[in-house]
Amino acid sequence: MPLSPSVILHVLSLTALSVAPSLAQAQTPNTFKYVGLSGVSAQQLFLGTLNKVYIVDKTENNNATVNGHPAWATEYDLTTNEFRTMDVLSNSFCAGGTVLGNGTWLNVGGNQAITYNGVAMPNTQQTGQSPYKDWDGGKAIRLIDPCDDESCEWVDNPAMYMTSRRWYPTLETLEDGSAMIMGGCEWGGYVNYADNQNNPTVEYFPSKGTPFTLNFLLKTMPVNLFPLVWLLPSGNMLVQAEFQAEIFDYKNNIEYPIADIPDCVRVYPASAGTAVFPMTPENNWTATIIFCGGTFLEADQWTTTWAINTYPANQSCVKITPDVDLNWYHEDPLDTGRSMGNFINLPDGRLFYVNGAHLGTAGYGPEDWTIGQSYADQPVYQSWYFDPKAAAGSKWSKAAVSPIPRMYHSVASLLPDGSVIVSGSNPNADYVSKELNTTYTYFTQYQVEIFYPDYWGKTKPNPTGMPTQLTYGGDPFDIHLTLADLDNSAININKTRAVIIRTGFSTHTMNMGQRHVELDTSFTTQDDGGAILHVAQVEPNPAILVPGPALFFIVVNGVPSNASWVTIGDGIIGQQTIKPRSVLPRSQISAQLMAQYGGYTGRSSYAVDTSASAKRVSVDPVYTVQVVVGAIIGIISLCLFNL
Ligand SMILES: *[C@@H]1O[C@H](CO)[C@@H](O)[C@H](O)[C@H]1NC(C)=O
Ligand SMILES: *[C@@H]1O[C@H](CO)[C@@H](O)[C@H](O)[C@H]1NC(C)=O
Ligand SMILES: *[C@@H]1O[C@H](CO)[C@@H](O)[C@H](O)[C@H]1NC(C)=O
Ligand SMILES: *[C@@H]1O[C@H](CO)[C@@H](O)[C@H](O)[C@H]1NC(C)=O
Ligand SMILES: *[C@@H]1O[C@H](CO)[C@@H](O)[C@H](O)[C@H]1NC(C)=O
Ligand SMILES: *[C@@H]1O[C@H](CO)[C@@H](O)[C@H](O)[C@H]1NC(C)=O
Ligand SMILES: *[C@@H]1O[C@H](CO)[C@@H](O)[C@H](O)[C@H]1NC(C)=O
Ligand SMILES: [Cu+2]
Repeated sequence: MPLSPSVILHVLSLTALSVAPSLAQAQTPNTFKYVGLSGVSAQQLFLGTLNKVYIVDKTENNNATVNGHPAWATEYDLTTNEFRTMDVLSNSFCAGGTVLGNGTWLNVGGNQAITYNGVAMPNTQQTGQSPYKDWDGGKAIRLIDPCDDESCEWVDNPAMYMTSRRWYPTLETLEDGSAMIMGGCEWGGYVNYADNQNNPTVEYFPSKGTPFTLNFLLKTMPVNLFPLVWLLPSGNMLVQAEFQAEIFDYKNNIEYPIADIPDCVRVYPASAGTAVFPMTPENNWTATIIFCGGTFLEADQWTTTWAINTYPANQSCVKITPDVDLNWYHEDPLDTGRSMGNFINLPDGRLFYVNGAHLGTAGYGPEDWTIGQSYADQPVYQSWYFDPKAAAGSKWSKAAVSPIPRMYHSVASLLPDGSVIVSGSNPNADYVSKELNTTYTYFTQYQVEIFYPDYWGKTKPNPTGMPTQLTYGGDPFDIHLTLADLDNSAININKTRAVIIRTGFSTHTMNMGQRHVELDTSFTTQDDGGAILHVAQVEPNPAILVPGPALFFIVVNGVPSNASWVTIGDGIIGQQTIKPRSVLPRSQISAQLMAQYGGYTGRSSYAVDTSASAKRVSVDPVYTVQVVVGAIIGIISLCLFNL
């Protein structure tokens, strides 16, 4: 049930927040603002509707209750900033998630039932006998259809569960809107300590048969929990864990090893920030993936007990564009080493980088060297923008400083108004507050903050004609913009972008499934200074942008509109309807605007084009060659492996 404002104030006074003064703050560009309480610790978070954010925690002693036990899930309302507790049956500790092509969200895996202080219940007691009344979540598949009327609940039904246990699995939605579920471990730990703990398999939801083994997950022990996985426009996947990486042709179950990732371990618990750069008409919708920060440790150092929270995280950033070039390239490094810094795609094409720590890694434990229980120390409060289009050496610029430490089990997500919600941090086995234990440094953080990027306060475009569904190929559609929408400068139509963002499922420094895809556009200017933006449908390739719900923004000169909610594809799981690529009308500039801008003839590419495809950038066709090389290496290593 939602907390009343007086309860919220009471909780605030109890937790003696240093952020209390910011309650009075307006929505200032380039600042964080405290807005409310999440009710449970935001270990996992996703945007489910234009107004509702869903938060899932592990089973723990949250004060908020539901059906007579502590709650470990809530729905957070972006208008009222209040939460509604939700019942989850099983322990969703370090679960993964994604959204399916039909709009249903998944939350998958977890650990056995626990009692106070995270102590495991005996395996036999898996049916709610703990004081927390939680069930075993190791095989759980939990589903929700998000709603705006507070009627929806999680469905956590053992009849729908997986056949094997997965703590820390990664999910990726596929071209048909089903989900791949990869990796994890049986009973948990900081890393995958032993082969008999490892779950080196892949399966699907809805199920496509028995799980199959991915050799990569055997080779990357022990640092292969929450493997980093992206579906690429080629239909293959990039998979990264430990120092290794591969291209995975999941349709034919062939693995092609590629060069090790430089500098340090990026996967959990080193927890680099990772994201796909915007996929745009200019780059022919190729996917470049960036990795920033992480921790350099050799395989045996992860399994030894030592004061890891005194060890500096790495500054290195690297990127790869696997469909066209299998080499790793350095990007501008971080200003300081950081573990657990989370990347969020902004509608203007930049990435926002937030949360994390200078020292140590994800994880917590009972060792005598921990800070409280934290394996990380020295939280990094400074957030940054990263601009992939800026010149080398100037891609990073400072954003804002948050007063709240956000380390292990913190999250972030883009919101429909172009701001970013940030919450979580709980490097503890059970709920810890200042009141419960004054000797702690890093408490369970319930505070929800919103970060307002530097485009805040500028007049938002308010486009009309926003669609609710986009198809793969097919007829383009028109969006109408007034002169005011173009910031009172008609020529801004040539700096107007149509941007789709899948905000993803945020947990453990990943936003699983997050993508920024720009649609092709042309325009017709009007004599009143407004314009019609002609927008192509999604490229006729669901591997560029998978089916399901997403946000659709019109961005004028770097300032995003409020997003509308769109369904990409048919709104179902299964083969999607694919039509021929949209053919845009040629851009038309009114005589008035031509005169005003001295013969300007539109974005140069459009002026000469008769078809949208003529202006694709050319890409080096090295992929074929390199994959053949990779295949040979792959075959050799498969042979070796089988020996
Ligand atoms: C716990 O929740 C109750 C309402 O269910 C509220 O009255 C109380 O103030 C809360 N305490 C804390 C510490 O949040
Ligand atoms: C989406 O598909 C899944 C798997 O078949 C199903 O459980 C779920 O109910 C479907 N959701 C909707 C909204 O139809
Ligand atoms: C990051 O890793 C590289 C390569 O291992 C190393 O040279 C560098 O010193 C590391 N930086 C930090 C801050 O640890
Ligand atoms: C506070 O935490 C410390 C460290 O885990 C523990 O030794 C102590 O017993 C705790 N105190 C209370 C009051 O829970
Ligand atoms: C954008 O959405 C916010 C609510 O989130 C609303 O207050 C504002 O008026 C909207 N702006 C436009 C231009 O639609
Ligand atoms: C937009 O039009 C102006 C005025 O002619 C021109 O200077 C500018 O280069 C154009 N920008 C783009 C991105 O085409
Ligand atoms: C753009 O990428 C597609 C594959 O997604 C490829 O078929 C096409 O040739 C590329 N276009 C150019 C101009 O490179
Ligand atoms: Cu975790």
